[in-house]
Amino acid sequence: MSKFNHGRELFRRYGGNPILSPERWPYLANSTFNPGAVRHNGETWLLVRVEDMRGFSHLTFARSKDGITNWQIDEEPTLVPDPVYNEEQWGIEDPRIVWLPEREEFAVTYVSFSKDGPMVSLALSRDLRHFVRKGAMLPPEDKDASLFPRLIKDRYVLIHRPIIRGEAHIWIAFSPDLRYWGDHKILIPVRPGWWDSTRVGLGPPPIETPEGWLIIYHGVRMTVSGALYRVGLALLDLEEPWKIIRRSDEWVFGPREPYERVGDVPGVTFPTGAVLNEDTGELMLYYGAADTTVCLATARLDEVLDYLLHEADG
Ligand code: BMA
Repeated sequence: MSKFNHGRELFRRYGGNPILSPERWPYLANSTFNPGAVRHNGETWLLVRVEDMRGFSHLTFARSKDGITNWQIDEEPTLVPDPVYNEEQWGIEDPRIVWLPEREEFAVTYVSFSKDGPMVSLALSRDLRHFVRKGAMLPPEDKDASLFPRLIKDRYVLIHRPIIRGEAHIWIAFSPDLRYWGDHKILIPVRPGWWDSTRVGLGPPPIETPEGWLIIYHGVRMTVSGALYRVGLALLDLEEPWKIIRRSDEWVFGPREPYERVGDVPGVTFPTGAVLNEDTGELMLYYGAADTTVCLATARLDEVLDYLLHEADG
């Protein structure tokens, strides 16, 4: 029995959700969802996944001063599938963005939908408008990948979610150069019988805190009326990130509002971006709702860590 949930919620929805939707997009789009998010130069920058009327996705840049309202959205798609990169044939999806201080550029990891299955690809950028593609990182089937926002013991660290023997666990890998990956390990496995029994996958990039790397992940359970995508938490050791310090027993966020229950894929809350205000300790979580719109929920980082360290059963 949870000691938590005495009338308070860790993640609180923004009352004006959804913050971005296809109806208010500058060009015809079926859906706008699962955005990568960063705070840069006093603005929040998103790369939003946009699905066109063929069912293929591309990414479009949007910016806002407060990260909530007055979004300026590019009039045209910003990053579109490149035919030179064969694996992008059926679209590019679900970006995660980190700033790499030692390279002074952003690393965008996204799903490239190849005919041979989904893969994770890397593109580098200084402004999220112009990109240098580095191609596919690992073989299919793979999704939900992000780099850590800094080197750990001189190596880049990647979290990703391959599907192997039909099993969908979260994995971790290491690289000296962003090109060759090794020391592969399962990091967060699915839990048979639980709310995260069918699939798990990383949400936003890992967030560095004094207590460890905060991991926000999605967990899936299949039901007779489809999959339910909910959100759980874990904390990883700062210098040995393959070690889990805590994992929440409970989901801390999940489909509840009409905009999360009605859409192209009902019952989906899918966080892909997080922005931490270091001054106020407020965490802004950007998520796709029902594979249709972009929504926002906020939490206090201290409450999230307190919950994980003292109240989560894991
Ligand atoms: C996952 C990804 C996400 C999507 C989710 C729910 O496998 O493809 O892009 O939001 O399914 O449909």
